[in-house]
Amino acid sequence: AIDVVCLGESMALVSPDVPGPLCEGTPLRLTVAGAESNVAVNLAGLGARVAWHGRVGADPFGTMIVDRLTGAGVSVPGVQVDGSLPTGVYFKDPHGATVHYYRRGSAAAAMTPGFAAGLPDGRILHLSGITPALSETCGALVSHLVTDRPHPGLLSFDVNHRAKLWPSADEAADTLHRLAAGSDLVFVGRDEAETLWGTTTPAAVRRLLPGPATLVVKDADIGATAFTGDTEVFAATPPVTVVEPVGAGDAFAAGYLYGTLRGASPSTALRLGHLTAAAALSVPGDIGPPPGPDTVARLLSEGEPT
Ligand code: KDG
Repeated sequence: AIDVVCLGESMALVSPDVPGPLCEGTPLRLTVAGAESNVAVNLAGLGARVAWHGRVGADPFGTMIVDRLTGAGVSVPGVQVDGSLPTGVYFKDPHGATVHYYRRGSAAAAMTPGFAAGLPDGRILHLSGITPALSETCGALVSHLVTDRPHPGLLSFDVNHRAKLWPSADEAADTLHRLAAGSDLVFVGRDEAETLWGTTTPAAVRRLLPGPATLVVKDADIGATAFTGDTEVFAATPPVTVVEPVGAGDAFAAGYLYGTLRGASPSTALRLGHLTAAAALSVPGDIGPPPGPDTVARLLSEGEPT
């Protein structure tokens, strides 16, 4: 049985191998990126049974994505390989400051509502706000998953606003609000919510999104707040030396979801989120070494901080 199913686009990530801007033609390294598959790999590292559901091209990048994910312990039972459309590619400049996408018309952008039919069952279905920005048909797929609920799992949604992918700020704000409002567990950055909806505090985000059973508002190096029903808990971000920030949000979501799977309280789940994010922050790549099983077991058994 699968614990978590993550659906989204994974891409070939091209980034400098040595520090230096892309415009200088620095030597490059090829890896795999994608918010939802990052969540999947982090969850597998923590010990969960995870599947990734997506589409890739019949090209070396698609092969690399499938190989790397399965190598990391993520199953891909429903992955589709498109014979004519390419796998998306994404370039990252040093320190994650800028990204350049080459993903329009990709195999993943051709996902349609019908793609939901191949989703494996699982306790949690994890989606992100990147997918509805990829194409109209991807938008229709995510709307279908949120509105019609063809999948039996708890619906987890990371807002993941990527301004570069949306035709307009208004469309991003409306669509991402509607999808978050219809989900069961929502992750959003405090700054991200401010950009999208003008909310400045976690409580203001909750007023705008009262529906989800759980809303997690992350405030960078300050901390994260989980709203469940009428209760609210805060967990401070532990100090960490940031090497490269991209991927930390995905790692946080994975830690929180893992806590949820293990029946942890929101407070413990937040601390698992911080712990997994700290690992991602301390490496140049998107995914850090998973917290060790002993550390995780200790956190799970500690219960509430006093
Ligand atoms: O969260 C990390 C992602 O942003 C990165 O892996 C690339 O999926 C990606 C995206 O669409 O930005």
